Amino acid sequence: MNEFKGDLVGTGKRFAIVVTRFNSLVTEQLVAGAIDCLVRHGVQSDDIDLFRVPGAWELPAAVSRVAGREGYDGVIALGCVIRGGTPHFEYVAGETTRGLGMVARQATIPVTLGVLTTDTVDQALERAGTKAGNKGWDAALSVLEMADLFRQLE
Ligand code: INI
Repeated sequence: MNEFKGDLVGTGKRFAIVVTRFNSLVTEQLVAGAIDCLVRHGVQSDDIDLFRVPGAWELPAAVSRVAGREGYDGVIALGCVIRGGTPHFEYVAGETTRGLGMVARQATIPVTLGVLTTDTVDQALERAGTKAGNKGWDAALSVLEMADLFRQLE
């Protein structure tokens, strides 16, 4: 049996983070978690590029362009869509996740999803470094694993 799996080794690798300014109280904590995870796994802080976009709607197009640039081993998409009183949430959250899924399948490097879609601000904060962990950290861990696996698949 031949088993292939990515190791969590960031040494010598370069990553991009694309983050929304919308709901920045939450998304800045996701960025902090993602950077902490990458650095703890050996990525040099100079090898992390941070791109900011207005909102989640803008993530797929921006991530697509960033993933097409030379030199990155992976891209982490971070955002936060919180339900309001109108159907707007469904459209923004749906198109963002669908769009990022398309980008992830088309890109030659891994793209991971650190976009929270929650009913309340409290639920979002719980997932941004309080009682439910930090989904930015989780998305960074996944990109590390996938980047190593993709190198084995080259
Ligand atoms: N963008 C978000 O990132 N999160 C939200 O919760 C949100 N809501 O609720 O509207 C949101 N809207 C803005 C959208 O992503 C675009 O930036 C905007 O429509 C301009 O294209």
